[in-house]
This record gives sequence, C-alpha cells and structure tokens, in this order.
Amino acid sequence: MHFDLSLYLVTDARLCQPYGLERTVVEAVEGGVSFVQLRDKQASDVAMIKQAKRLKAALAGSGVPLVINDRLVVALESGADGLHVGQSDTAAQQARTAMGPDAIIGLSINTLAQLQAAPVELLDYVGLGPVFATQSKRDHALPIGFEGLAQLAAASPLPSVAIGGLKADHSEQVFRAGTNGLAVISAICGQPAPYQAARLFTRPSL
Ligand code: TZP
Ligand code: MG
Repeated sequence: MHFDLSLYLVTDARLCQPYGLERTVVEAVEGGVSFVQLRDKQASDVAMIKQAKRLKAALAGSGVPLVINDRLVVALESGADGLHVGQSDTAAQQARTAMGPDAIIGLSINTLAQLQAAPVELLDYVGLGPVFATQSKRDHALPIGFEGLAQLAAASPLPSVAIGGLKADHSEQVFRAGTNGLAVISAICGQPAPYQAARLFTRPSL
C-alpha cells in the first residue's frame, strides 16, 4: 500500500475528547492527516480489535492507512494495514511473516545504534524520537532534539517520521531535518477542533 507520512496521527482515546476517537480521526483526516496509528496501552485485545475495525471502516475510501501499535493479534484480526512496533515489542520478523509483504511495518528508533541494528529489509518506515519530552508517553526515551533527529534521518535508508512534543510550528524544522513527516498525539487529539488542528500542519515549501 502506498503511504504518506507527512501528517501521522497517533491516537489516544483518553485524549481524543470531546468528540471520541472515530470522529476525531475522521475530522483530522479531512484536515490533512495522511496516516493513522491506533495506540491504546490499556484496552483489551478484544476491545482494540473492535475499535480498529470501526476505525478501518471510517477510513475506507480515504486512502489513509491504519496501523496498530504493538499488538500483532489486533493488526491481524482487524484487517488493519500494518503494525508499528517499539524496540521491545513484537519482532519485525514475526510481524512481516504474519502480515505479509504488503503490510506497512514501522519501528521506533531513538539512537543511531538502534537504527544500525534495525532489520531495515523488513520495515517500511521508522519513527524517530522523541524529539522533545512529552506527557503523552510514559517513560519515553531521552529527547533527541532537532540535531539528533537530523542525524538519524540522514542515516536512515527508510522513510522516517518524527515524534514527540511536536506542534504545527515545528513543521518546517522537522522537514528541514530530512524526515518525511510529523507524528503527533496531543497536537490533534484533545484539541477543541481536530479538523482545524490538522489544517495548521501544512507542508512548508522549502
Ligand atoms: N512515542 C514517542 S513520543 C510519543 C510516542 C507515542 C508521544 C507523542 O505524543 P505528543 O502528544 O505528540 O507529544
Ligand atoms: Mg510500543
């Protein structure tokens, strides 16, 4: 599946209020979100499969892919387009074998050593960060700043998306660092108007 990392929304059902997850995502996609990751650290697999199916249906026809954070069983059972894994999550090999060659598989990267160790032949993209400290992820790794981001982006043979504390104002610096886009939770989820919040992220002409 073709994919566009330019504005990558990571969901948090607790933050995606007052409209709830589906409406927030649909409005954000209308506003320019190009890629969606369903992330829920607390839901059961069964609840997350249901949510993923609803989200997949809501995104039908938009051309925007849906990937699942961490849980291979949810990605498989829901018909999602792929899986995003962290350093300690389901191995990329297991995900690729189970999901097949067309699935979109992404991996989170925080350091050059992690990038060098990444099984790039099995992956479609990497997430680089956190760029800044953020309240949206517990126990996140050390922030890398724009300097670290530029180093990782330059070393990455794969398309990359920056994450961690990013707001619309950071768009230009993120693209200048050489990545393909910004991934955000709180800059869109929990904003009073998700459509408008997404619209703020227009790709700057460099
Ligand atoms: N991984 C690294 S930082 C982060 C994740 C999931 C959270 C990003 O959330 P926000 O609100 O955009 O800082
Ligand atoms: Mg993870």
